[in-house]
Amino acid sequence: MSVLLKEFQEGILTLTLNRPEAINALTTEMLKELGKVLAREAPAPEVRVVVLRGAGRGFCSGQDLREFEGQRISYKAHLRNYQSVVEGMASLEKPVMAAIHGAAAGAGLSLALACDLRVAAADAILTTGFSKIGLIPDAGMNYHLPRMVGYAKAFELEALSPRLGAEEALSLGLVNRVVPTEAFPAEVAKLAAELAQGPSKTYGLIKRALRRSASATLAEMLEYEALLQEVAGRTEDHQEGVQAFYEKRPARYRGR
Ligand code: T3D
Repeated sequence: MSVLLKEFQEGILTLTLNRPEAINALTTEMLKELGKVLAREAPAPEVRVVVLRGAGRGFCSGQDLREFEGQRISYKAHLRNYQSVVEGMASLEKPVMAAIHGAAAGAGLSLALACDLRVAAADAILTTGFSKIGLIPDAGMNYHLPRMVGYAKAFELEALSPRLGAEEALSLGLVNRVVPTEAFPAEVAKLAAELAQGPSKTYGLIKRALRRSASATLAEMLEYEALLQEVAGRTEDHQEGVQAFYEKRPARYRGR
C-alpha cells in the first residue's frame, strides 16, 4: 500500500498521508512522493483544489522519529524534502486545504500551517512538538506561525509546545473552522467542492497577492494588486461572474 494515497474527483485532488500505524509519521519516501505530486500533478488545470489529510486516527505526527534511529543525519540535506513540499504548496496557484482530525504534531503541523486553509475536526490536537525533543521548528513553521498568531504566542507555542484543542486553535486563528467529528468528512468535502467550483485563477492570484504582502510595502502591494487585477480581469470567470450578476443567477465558474 502506498504511503501517499491520491484520489481525484470533480476538481478535487485528495492526498492522504497513509501510515496510520504511526499516525502518518512522515518518511523520506512520503515527502518525496508528496513533493512530486505537488510539482507534477497538482498544477494540472483540471485540479481546482488540493486537500491534504491523514489516514486512520490522526492527521500527522511529524517526522518519523524511527526513520533515522541511531544515525547522525545531515538535517540540511534531509530538510530539503520538507522544503520541496512547503514550496510546492505555496507556489501552487490554487487552494490547498488541510483537513485535520486527531493529532497534528511537529512537521505535521508545519505542513498544515503551510496550507491555505485548515478545517479541524472537534477532536483535533495541534502541537508544535519540536522543542520537546530538543529541535527547533522547521518546514516553514517559523514563517507561518508568527504571521498567524504574532511573535509572543508563536514563541510560547514553539518553546513550551502545549497541546491545543480544536477550539483553542480556532480562537488563535490557527484553523479556519471546527466541525463536529462525525460531520468532518462531509464538511471537508463540502468546502472542497465550494472551492473547486469557484474562480480558480482568481484564487491563485489571491494566494500570490497574500504571499507577496508578507514582505512588501503598501506602495508595492498597490502596484502588485493592479498588475494581478489585469490578469483577473481578463479571465473567463470574471466575465461569467459579472454576467451572472446581471442575470441574477449563480455563476458557473470553469477555472479559466
Ligand atoms: O529528526 C528529523 O528528521 C528532524 C525533523 C523533525 C521534524 C519533526 O516533526 S520533530 C517532531 C516529531 N514528532 C513528535 O515528536 C511527535 C511524537 N508523537 C507524539 O507526541 C504523539 O504520538 C502524538 C501527540 C502525535 C499522538 O499521541 P497518541 O497518544 O494519540 O498516540 P501514540 O500512542 O503516542 O502513537 C501511536 C503510535 O504512533 C505509536 O506507535 P506504537 O507504540 O503503537 O508502535 C507511536 O510510537 C507512533 N508515533 C507517533 N508519533 C510518531 C510515531 N512514530 C514515529 N514517529 C513519530 N513522530
